[in-house]
Amino acid sequence: MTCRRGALIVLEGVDKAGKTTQCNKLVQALQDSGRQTEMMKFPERTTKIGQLINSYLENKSNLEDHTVHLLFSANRWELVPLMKEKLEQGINLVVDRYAFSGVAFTSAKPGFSLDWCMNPDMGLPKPDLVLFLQLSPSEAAQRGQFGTERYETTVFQKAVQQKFELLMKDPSVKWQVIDAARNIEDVHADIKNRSVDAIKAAENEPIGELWK
Ligand code: NYM
Repeated sequence: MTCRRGALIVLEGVDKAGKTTQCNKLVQALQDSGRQTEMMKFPERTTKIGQLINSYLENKSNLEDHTVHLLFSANRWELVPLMKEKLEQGINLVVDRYAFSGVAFTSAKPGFSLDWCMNPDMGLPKPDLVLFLQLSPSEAAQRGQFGTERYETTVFQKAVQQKFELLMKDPSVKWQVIDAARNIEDVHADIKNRSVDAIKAAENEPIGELWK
């Protein structure tokens, strides 16, 4: 019998939507139901490239805008061999942010087209499901103050949200919108059901290439 591949499931959304909480809960639930599953997150701050990104996000260094965009993309590409290896071994990957954050955040800066921003990530392993955790700026504000990292302002987050909405119009990506304003358990149950369906659908499909 050939080994069924794992599914690549991405959670996206603006800051404070609950992505990290929901990724952790999804990984746990899939593992509890006997499915091999691991979590990844981007940026992955532990690599050399990730450390440059981390210092930029923490406002400890400045990087030119195109340069940092390419570093975020390089940070995904450097993990592609590992991702493919795991998927081929039948391990599901639940990923906290991916190329969509990359494009939404950079294209929210003046002078960046969506096309330019998408280019470096073309050909990455294509997610079998992208769950967009939808939360309005006013609901996000009720969840407390933003942190102190770069990009964590209401004005910038609104621009990012608009860019995500443009990206979600692309039918080549399997987007599903999740109402993240509900309580944690309801959001989790919804995400889990959709993920289980995606895992079954991906089992016998080859891994696709994003935006190609
Ligand atoms: N971010 C994240 C980007 O600007 N480009 C990217 O490609 C990715 C993956 O980094 N504000 C931004 C979005 C977030 C920040 O935050 C990472 P966190 O809390 O580690 O997800």
